[in-house]
Amino acid sequence: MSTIFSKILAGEIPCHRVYEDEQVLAFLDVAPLAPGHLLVIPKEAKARLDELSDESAAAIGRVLPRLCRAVVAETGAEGCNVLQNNGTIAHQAVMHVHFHVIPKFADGRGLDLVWNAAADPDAASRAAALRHRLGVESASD
Ligand code: DGP
Repeated sequence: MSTIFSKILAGEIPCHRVYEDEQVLAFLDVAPLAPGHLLVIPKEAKARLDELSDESAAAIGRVLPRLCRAVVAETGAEGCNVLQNNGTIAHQAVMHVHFHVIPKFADGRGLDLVWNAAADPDAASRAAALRHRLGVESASD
């Protein structure tokens, strides 16, 4: 499956590259929510995070903290959001795994987030079912 990010990885489309290693590329988002908004992508061409190999996930995990530090230090932001969308319903537009690193400024620039928290009355059984699905321990607390 080819996406605009495959073309960036192949050098067929230009981007402002910030970081690259054998498994990961980071570059500036063409439509930034704030200056310094980065995209961090695996070289492995998978659409969603749940499809990604452990090796690629680990490679991204290794470099994300360093990229966050660089973005915050360089832009003078107060903090940053790391956002990763999976599926059209979840606002994914480019079907190649990517992490957004979005600096958040005191004046409000950055990710404008509405967090509609709602308590789950079935939290205990849900956690147990998830543990069971993950095979990490017995289904009981
Ligand atoms: P998402 O909604 O999570 O799939 O975000 C996709 C992001 O990719 C969006 O913020 C804009 C960015 N983007 C799309 N096309 C290009 C491109 O050709 N170059 C760069 N640098 N970014 C792109």
